[in-house]
Amino acid sequence: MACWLWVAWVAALGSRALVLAGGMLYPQETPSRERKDLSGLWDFRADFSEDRNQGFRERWYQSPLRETGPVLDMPVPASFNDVGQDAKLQNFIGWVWYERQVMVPQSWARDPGTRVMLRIGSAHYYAIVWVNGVHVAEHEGGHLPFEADISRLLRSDAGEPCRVTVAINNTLTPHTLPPGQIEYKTDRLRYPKNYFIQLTHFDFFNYAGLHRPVFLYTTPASYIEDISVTPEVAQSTGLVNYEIVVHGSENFELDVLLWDKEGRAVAKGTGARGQLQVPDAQLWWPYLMHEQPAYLYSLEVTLVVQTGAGTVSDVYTLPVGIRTVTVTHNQFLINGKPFYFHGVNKHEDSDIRGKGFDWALLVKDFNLLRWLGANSFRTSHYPYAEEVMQLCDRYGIVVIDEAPGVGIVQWESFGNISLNHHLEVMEELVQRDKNHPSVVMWSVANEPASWLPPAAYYFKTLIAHTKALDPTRPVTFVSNSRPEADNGAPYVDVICINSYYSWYHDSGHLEVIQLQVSTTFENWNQLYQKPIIQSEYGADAIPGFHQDPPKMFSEEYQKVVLQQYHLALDQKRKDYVIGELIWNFADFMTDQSVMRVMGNKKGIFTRQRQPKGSAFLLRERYWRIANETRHPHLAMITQCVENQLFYSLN
Ligand code: GCB
Repeated sequence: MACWLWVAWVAALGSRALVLAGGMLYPQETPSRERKDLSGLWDFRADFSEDRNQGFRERWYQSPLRETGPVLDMPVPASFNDVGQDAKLQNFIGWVWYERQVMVPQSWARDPGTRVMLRIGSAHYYAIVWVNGVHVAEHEGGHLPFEADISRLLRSDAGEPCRVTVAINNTLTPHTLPPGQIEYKTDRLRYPKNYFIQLTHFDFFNYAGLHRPVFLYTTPASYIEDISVTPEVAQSTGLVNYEIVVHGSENFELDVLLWDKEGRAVAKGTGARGQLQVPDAQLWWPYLMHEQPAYLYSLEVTLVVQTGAGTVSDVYTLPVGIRTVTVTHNQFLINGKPFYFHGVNKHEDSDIRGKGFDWALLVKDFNLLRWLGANSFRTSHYPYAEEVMQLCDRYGIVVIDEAPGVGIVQWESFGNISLNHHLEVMEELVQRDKNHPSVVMWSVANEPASWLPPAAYYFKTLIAHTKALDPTRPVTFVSNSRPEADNGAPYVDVICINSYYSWYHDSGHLEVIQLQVSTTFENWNQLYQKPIIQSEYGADAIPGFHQDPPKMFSEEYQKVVLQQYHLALDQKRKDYVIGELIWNFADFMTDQSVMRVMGNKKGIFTRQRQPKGSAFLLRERYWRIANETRHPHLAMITQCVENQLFYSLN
C-alpha cells in the first residue's frame, strides 16, 4: 500500500504546506534522464479459480506467465473488460495477471550511477508488482501512479530481458475508494455454489486493468526527487516560490532558470528553495478569459553533485503557470478577476478501451471542449491521467480535481480505516497534481451520505488535511444533501451541489425545475454565504429519439431541462452562483440495470463523441457567457466568437 511519510513542515507563500516524502514527478526525457514506454501487448490471464488465489498458490510471478497456463494478448493501456468476446472476463471480479518482457539497455543495467525506475500510471484497484520474480511494489487504489526502484535487480541480471509481472485485483470493499461490497448469494436453489457479485454505490462501470502508460525511466543516482511551485502575483510582478527535494546527496548545487515561451531566461535562482521574480509577468489565464490564455513558463532545475567519479548532473524541466486563486463569500477569483465555471463533468470512458488512456480520444475531447466554449471540468469521480492535466495547463481548461471518493454511503465507510486511506489518497493526489496551474480546487468526494453523523468528523479531518497539504487551493466536496442536513458543508470553501429536477424527482414535470433550482440556491446561500457551483444537472437522451412536446429520454426533453436550469442559473449567476457543470460531457458505460440503457445517456455528446441537440444549445450559451464576462479592455473574445461562427458556418 502506498504511504507517504511526513518529513517536514516548510515555509511556502507565507502559509505553511505539509511536505511529503517521495516525489511523483512525471517521467521526462532530459539530458540526464531516459524513458522507455512499455505500452503495447502484454501477456494476460484472469484467475478464474474459485477463490481467485491460484496465481499466488502456484506463484505465477516466478516464471514466464505462458509457462503456467494459457495467456491472452492484452493491450496496455486499456481496461481488460471490453477487448474480448467473453462475458465472463467482461464482468470478472478478482485477480488478473499481466506480464511483459523488456530489453533494458545495458548502459542502464550496468552503470551503478544510473537509477532505473518502474512507474505504473494507474492500476485499478489493488496491484502487486514483481520484476524477474522479485516483489518490488504494492499499491492500493486506481487512478494514481506508483513506482519502484529496480536498479539493483537489473544489475544482478544485466544483459537478460527483464520480466515485469503485475497482479491486479478489482474487488471493492467498504474501505476501498471508491467503496463497494461483495455479496455472496447463498440460496442454493437460486444461485450456483460460491456465487457472488460486486455491489457498488456509484454510476459507472468498474473498469479495471493497467489503465495508463507503464514506463521505465532513469535518473542519476543522486537526483531531483521533487519540485513544488507556488505562484503569487504582486502588482505586475510574478513571484514563483519553489522548493526542491534532492535525493542521494547532501553535497550539491542547484540552479534554477525560468524560461519564457520565446526562450528567454527571465529569472534565475540557486539553492533548494527560493523565490523567482518575473517583472511584467504573463499570467496563466483560463481559456476565453484572455487573448493569450494558458501562458506557461518553463522552470529548468539543474542539480550538480560532486562524486568520487566526477561531476554528475540531473536536469528536470517543469511547466509553470503564474496565477492566483481566491475565494470570497460569493466569488471565485483567478488573478483577482471573477471566474465563472461554464464547463462539464467528464469520465474516462470510451468504447473498447473502457478507462484506458488513449491520445486520439484525449485530443478529440479537448477539441470538443474548445468547440463548446467550455472553460472548465471536474474530474468526476477520480483523478484523471497526468497527460490530461498537462493538456489542461496547455489549453487553459480549469480543473476541479476530484479524489475517487464516490459512493461513500455506508456507515462502515466513514470509519477510521476508510478515513486513513482517504487521507493517503489525498496525499498522493496533491503530490501528483500540485504544480498544475489548471487545478484550482480539490474535491475530496462526490455525493457522500453527508447527512450521517460521522460525516462531520470525516470531512472536517479530510478537508483540514488537504488544506495542510496545499494551503493555496480551496477544497470542496460535491453534495446531494439538503443544506440543513449536510454535516460536511461547514468545512468546504465552495458549495458544490448536484440535482436532477424533473428527472429523478417529479419525472416529466419540466415546469417545476426553475422554482426548485432557485429555492435550492437560496436555501444554501442563506445558510452558508459561500459561492455555489451547480456541479451536476442533466437528463438522459437517447441519441435520435425525438418527441415534441418533449418526453423523457428524447433529445428535446434533455434540451428543455437544460434551458430551465439556465433560467434559474441566470438569475443567480451575477450574485453568488459561480458555475455550472453539465452532467455529462459524453455518454458512458455503467453496470446493467433497469435504470440504464447501455449505460448512462446524459451526455451532450454520444460515447463516440458525436453531438446531441443539447451540445449546440450549450455551445451557444457558453460562448455567450464567455463574451459577457470578458475583461472589458479585451477585444479578443469577439474575435473568438467570430472564429467560432466562422467554424460553424463552414
Ligand atoms: C449523480 C452522480 C453521477 C451519476 C448521475 C446520474 O448524482 O454524481 O455519478 O452518473 O447522478 O446520471 O444519475
